[in-house]
Parts: sequence; C-alpha cells; structure tokens
Amino acid sequence: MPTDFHQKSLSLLSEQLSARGLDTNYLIQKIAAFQIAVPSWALGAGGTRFGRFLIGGEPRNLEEKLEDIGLLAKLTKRTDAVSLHIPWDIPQDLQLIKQKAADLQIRFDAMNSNTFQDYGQPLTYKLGSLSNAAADIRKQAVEHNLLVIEVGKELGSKGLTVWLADGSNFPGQAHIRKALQWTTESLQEIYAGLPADWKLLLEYKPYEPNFYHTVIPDWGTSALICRQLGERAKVLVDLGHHLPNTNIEQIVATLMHQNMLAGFHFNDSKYGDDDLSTGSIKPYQLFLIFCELVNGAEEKAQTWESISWMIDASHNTKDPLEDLIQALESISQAFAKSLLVDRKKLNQCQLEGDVVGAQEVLQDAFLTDVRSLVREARIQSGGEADPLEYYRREKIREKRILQRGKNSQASGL
Ligand code: LRH
Ligand code: MN
Repeated sequence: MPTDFHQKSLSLLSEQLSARGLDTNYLIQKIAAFQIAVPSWALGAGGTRFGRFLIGGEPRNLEEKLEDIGLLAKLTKRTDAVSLHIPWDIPQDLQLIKQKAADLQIRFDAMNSNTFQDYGQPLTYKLGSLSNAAADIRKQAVEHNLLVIEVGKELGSKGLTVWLADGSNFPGQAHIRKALQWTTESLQEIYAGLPADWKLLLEYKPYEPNFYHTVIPDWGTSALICRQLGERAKVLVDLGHHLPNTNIEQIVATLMHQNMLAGFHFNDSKYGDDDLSTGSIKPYQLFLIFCELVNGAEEKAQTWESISWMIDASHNTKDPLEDLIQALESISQAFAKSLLVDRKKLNQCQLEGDVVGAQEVLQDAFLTDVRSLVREARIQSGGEADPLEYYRREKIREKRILQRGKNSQASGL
C-alpha cells in the first residue's frame, strides 16, 4: 500500500472518527498496546489424521521457534510472547533459551501441559490422565503438571493451561461422576503447587479425541471445577471448542460477569475444532466477542490485564508465519472495531427497546474500515506497514528453507 494512500485513508478515517467524538491517537495507542501470544506448536505446517504436508524451513528446535516469533514481533508489533507446550518444547538449555528470548524481547505466556499423548512416560494416557481410574496414572499426570510449573517458573511464565482430552468413546466406558471427581481432586493437587502469583487456565472442549463424552466439555463444567479450586483458577475459551452455533460472546460476557475468564485461544472454525485462521470464517462473531470484552472491562466486570490473549491454530495449507501475520491482523482489527462502538447510544437503544437502533450502532462500528488505523499503530510501533508483503518481498520462507532444509519438521501438532 503506497504510503500516501495510507495517509489519505487514515486522515479520512480520523475525520469520520472525530465526527463521532473518537480520538484517533487514543485508539492507535490502545491498538498498539494490545499484544497476543503465539503458540510454540503452531510454527510448522500442522496436519490432520489424513496427512501433513511439510512447508520447508520449519523450525527444528525451540531456539528457531523463538527466532520465528521474534520475526513476527518485529514485523507486526502485535506479539511479544510465546506460549510453550511441554514436552514438545521443553528447553534443553534453560539459560540459553532465557537469553535468546530476552535478546528477542519475547516473554513466556501461559505454559501448556500435555497429558493427551504418550511421549515415553512410564504409564499410558490412552484411557485418560487426571480422570484415569488408575490412581498411579492420575499421580503421573499431576506430577507432569507440577514439572511444567517448575519449567515455567524458570522462564518467568505466570500461568498453567490445562486441557484434558480425557473422556470416553462409548457409553459405559467411563464412570462419568467418578471421572469428574478424580479430575477435580487431581487439579486440586496441581492448584496447590501453583505459585501465588500464577493462574490456572482450565480449557474445555466438547469432543475430540474422545467422541462419546469429554470430562470437561463446556464452560459450565470448567467454571464449576474452577470454583472448587480457588480464585486463581479461571476458564480458558478456545474459540474452536464449541458445538455449532454456540453464542460464544454470551459465554464471554457470563464469565466476565463472574470474574472467571482466564483468556483465549484464538482461531476460527466452520464445523468443529478446525483451528483455522482467526477471523477467516466468522469475523462478526470475533467482533461481538471483543465488544463484550471491551464493555466488560469498561464496566469493571473483570480487568483487561487479568485476561490472557493467545492464538491456537494449525496451519495445514498455509505458510504458518503468513497465517499468524493474518491472524494477528484480524484480531487487531476486531479489537479496533469494538473500540468504535458508540456505547452511550447503544445503552440508550437498549433502555428504550430500540432493537433496530441497537443493531445500527454495532454494525456502524463493524462496517468501519479500520485497516489504516491498525496499520498506523503498527508503523508508529516500528513495525512494517505491510508485514505480509514484506515477508514475501524478502523471500523469508525461501531463506529459511536454505538455512533449515525443505524437510525440517517442527514439533507440535
Ligand atoms: C486442544 C487444544 C489445546 C492444546 C492443543 C494443541 O484442542 O486446543 O489448547 O493443548 O489444542
Ligand atoms: Mn486450545
């Protein structure tokens, strides 16, 4: 995008916004300050059970993953953190990783445990982990989570994300109430091992890899367990973990109302847990979610700072770095649009029962082209005006293939 064109569209938008009583510089500061963590497991070409197509130049170890996130941070200025998954990304040399991250100005967001695969541990998680009928398997899974906390403490992380694949594939396979009780007791042991300034992010998912029941299938079950654990246990919302047509923005509003929203795994989906690029399928839903978040924070239901912002996606057919650049842009745009909502007018419409007027207020914000605002926030933060164009123009993927090889494969999904 030619610079003069950017300036023209930005000044036109600023005129429109100031006519609505909105301060462009204030909006640019808010957008520039909003940082989203990148998952360490989404820097390679993901796959499905039907196959995985290597992209070439995938990071071969955690250092190279940090380099890729450093590049995303430099180009987009929208990310400053990585969320590690253990054991996929367990640091071989902690000091080296801490130094590398510090050099790249990357902090460590929530750590992710993994008790949904077997990776050489003594006892299998085939029939569950924290909910397993076998006490020694539950104990092993608790110890794994406590180990993940120890690694995170070394790296300066302040959160542990627990997602459980635990459940069953057939009626009768599991004792549903006992599985829930064992899970809660196991999580209580993990919560007891949580440093005082950490939070536990409890992620729910309705199905997959189990297809009859999942021990923590929805926000309600996660919230009930979190209440039993303590106030530093909150509910993590992965956008792909909902049955079709679920009103996710209402779940977000409800969790904020209870000060129980831990954070997000941003992605998008058409059918199931598709892990597609955020905002690529349902951008209006993403906007409505941010409307609830911004309003919830403004009206002090829950503080903005207490919420964790992370992407969780899998790139089967896209270059992972291009996909993450697009996702960071979509999230920033949804946030920017939600800041344009005329709250006063909307509240008035809600009080007067002006249903049509209320929709007009929301869509006025949603249909505003905020790309120049998000671009300006990036430029003012020292990022690239057009990160994707830069990434392609500089042939960064080609250079990574030369450096890392065309068959290098990243750990992760
Ligand atoms: C489960 C999930 C979870 C991660 C995994 C990689 O579907 O969303 O957050 O552990 O993906
Ligand atoms: Mn997730």
